[in-house]
This record gives sequence, C-alpha cells and structure tokens, in this order.
Amino acid sequence: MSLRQELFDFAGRIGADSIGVAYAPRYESRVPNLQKPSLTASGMKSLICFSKHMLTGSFATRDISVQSTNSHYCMDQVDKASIRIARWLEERGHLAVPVPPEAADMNLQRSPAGTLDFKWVADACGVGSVGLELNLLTPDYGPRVYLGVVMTDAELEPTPPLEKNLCPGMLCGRCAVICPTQAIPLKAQRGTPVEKYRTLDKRACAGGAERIGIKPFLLNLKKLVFAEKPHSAEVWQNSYWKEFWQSVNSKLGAFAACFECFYVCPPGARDFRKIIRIPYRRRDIPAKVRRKVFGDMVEMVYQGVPQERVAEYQRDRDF
Ligand code: B12
Ligand code: SF4
Ligand code: SF4
Repeated sequence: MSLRQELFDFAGRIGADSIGVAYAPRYESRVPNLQKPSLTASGMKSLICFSKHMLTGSFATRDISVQSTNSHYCMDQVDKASIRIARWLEERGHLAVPVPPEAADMNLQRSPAGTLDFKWVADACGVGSVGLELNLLTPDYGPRVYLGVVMTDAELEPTPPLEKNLCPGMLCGRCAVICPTQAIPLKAQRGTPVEKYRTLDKRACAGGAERIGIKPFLLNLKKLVFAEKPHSAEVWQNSYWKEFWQSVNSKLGAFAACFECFYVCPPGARDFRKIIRIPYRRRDIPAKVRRKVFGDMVEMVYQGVPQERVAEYQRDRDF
C-alpha cells in the first residue's frame, strides 16, 4: 500500500471526513499574495488537507452560543488530528508541520490573514470547492466543516480537484439573501460562472462572525475611556463586558458566532436533509430567492435573517 493510502486510512481512523493532497511547489506558483506555503515552512513537497464536519444535531439549537461551541469542538478535533497526522509522518522519517487552523496574522496584509489560505488548499486538493461566500463546500457536509492542513517534505501523489464547483452561484444565492451583514455578493453578470464573482466583504462578515472580536472590543474600550460618567452601570456593566468575559473564558463569540450562510447551503449529501427536517431551520430557507434582471446583470433581492435574530448581529452597537 502506498504511503499516501496508509496516511489517508490513518486520518480516517482519527476522524477526518475527507482528505486530499496538493503538490506544494505547484500550489505555491498559483498563490497571488504572500500566503504561499514557503511562508509557513520551506522545503515542503506536499500539502495535506482534511475536513471535519460540525455536529449536525447542534444546528437544531436556537442559541447562538451553543452553535458557536459546536464550532469550537470541531476546531479542537482539527487541531488534534493535525498534530497526530504530523507525528505519524515524522515517525516514518519525514518532516511535517501542522499549519495553525484558526490563527490570523494581523500584519501580513491589510486585513488579517492566515499564513496559508486553507480554502484554496482544500480546493486544490479536491476536498471541495470554494462557493459564492468564499467558504469551502464539501460534497458530504457542504460548508459545515472545519479544515486542517499539514505540510510535509514527503512527496505524496496529488489528488485531483473536483470536476465541477458544488456552488451554482446566483442560481441558488440563498446565503447571499439571508446574510445578516450583506457580506455576500447579490449581483452578477448573467450566465457567468461563480468563479468569476464569488467574494466576501470580510469587514462586514466579521461584524457577525466575530461579535466579541477586535472591533467591538476597541469600540467599548473607547466608550469606557471617554465616558462622561465612567462609573455608570451603562458604561461598564453592559452585556458586552459580560460576553467579553465569556469569550476570554471559553472562546464563545470570539470567533464563529454567525452560521446563517451554513444553515441554508444545499450541498451536503450526509447532513443537509437532516438539517432541514428541523422545523426551526426549515424556516430559514428563503421561500423564494427573488431576482431582478437589468440588461445583462442579475440582482437578488435581499431578505435578511429572521427578525428574531437581527439583534444577535448588531453587537458592536450594543453598549
Ligand atoms: C481571516 C479568517 C476569517 C475572516 C476572513 C474570511 C475569508 N473568507 O477569508 C472572517 C473573520 C470574515 C472569517 C469569517 C468566517 N470564518 Co474564518 N478564517 C479566517 C482564516 C484564519 C484566514 C483566512 C484567510 O487567510 N483569508 C485570506 C483573505 C483574508 O485574504 P484576501 O485578500 O481576502 O484574499 C486573498 C487570498 O484568498 C489570496 N490567496 C491566498 N492563497 C491563494 C491561493 C489561490 C489558489 C488563490 C486563487 C488565491 C489565494 O487571494 C486573495 C486575493 O489576494 C481561516 C483559516 C485559514 N488559515 O485559512 C479561517 C476560515 C476561513 N474560517 C472558517 C470559518 C468556518 C469561518 C466562519 C464560518 C466562522 C463564523 N461564522 O464565525 C466565517 C465564514 C465567513 C466566510 N463566508 O468565509 C473556516 C472555513 C471552513 C470552510 N468550510 O470553508 C476556516 C478555513 C478555518 C478552518 N480552519 O476551518 N474568517
Ligand atoms: S458568517 Fe454570517 S456574516 Fe459572515 S458571510 Fe456567513 S452569514 Fe454572512
Ligand atoms: S447557499 Fe447556494 S449560493 Fe451560497 S454557497 Fe451555498 S450553494 Fe452557493
């Protein structure tokens, strides 16, 4: 059995749902910015990427914090599996380095970025394809997965990318019409493939995804420092500081605090039907994505999240 197959079997036994390999030098030549494999480690020949799905049952919850915990459990498994895969390779005489799956370098470029952008590695390895909202969609669990990447100097045979993108873009558009921060494109030229217009307004998304993140932290700190009545309960005993404590204590809300684009995304042979059987989640699916056509442009009509959840995504204003 080849080293690659032995490795894939091992990864499956320790919980990876799907796995693939890309040839590092070839991938390096395709990266348009600084997020090249050589930034993380030099001399690496293969990029091994795997996915781990979030627990499907947790999608039944109405509580955003529980939802967020679900993602932290999943990330924890990715961390552990990355280390075990790297050790497995090192026990066989190779060098291996797990790439941090969640850390973002604040100085690499204008917006925070990982040393390697996992979604493109996963796309190159055939683990899935990058959708309209710049998440990686997988055949079995759609976007509801976290990703791990291990680099190694072992030369493993690459796996081919998927033949077709799992995301039909504007022909679906569910994620875009419900995204609470309107971070996903609502407009495109008719008939163009999703690869031409997929993008994400990261700053907007961060407002929903990291509601206890750096921006609300700085805003609340400023409010505290410049308050006319700093001792008033309104300034220091508000819901932000309580949630800040929670996030330091348990990571809740620090990242992964919005999953609206995950709930509605149809790809996912092993989980999507189960999710929409949950009455609460079925209501999330936009009954009809309405579209307007102007010449050669098509624009979807924004609907927003269910009203009861709007306040969840306005935390940076909740002083
Ligand atoms: C920074 C970050 C964010 C930012 C930016 C997200 C983004 N899509 O880039 C914010 C805070 C918005 C965010 C939100 C979320 N995140 Co996040 N995040 C990251 C992190 C740490 C780095 C991503 C990164 O570097 N992006 C690069 C961006 C910032 O640069 P850019 O200039 O916009 O784009 C350039 C690069 O993409 C570059 N590029 C670099 N390499 C290559 C290679 C090729 C071939 C090409 C073509 C281009 C290219 O080209 C672009 C132009 O120069 C990754 C972990 C990782 N290391 O990948 C997790 C990660 C992307 N996040 C993840 C998740 C789950 C989320 C959330 C769902 C969490 C939540 N709900 O709170 C949301 C989803 C938002 C969304 N629709 O993508 C998962 C995604 C899993 C999946 N199924 O895809 C990741 C992979 C973490 C993990 N280990 O699983 N995240
Ligand atoms: S995580 Fe939330 S805010 Fe970010 S793109 Fe998805 S739906 Fe929009
Ligand atoms: S919800 Fe539809 S448009 Fe959005 S990523 Fe999923 S398949 Fe693509």
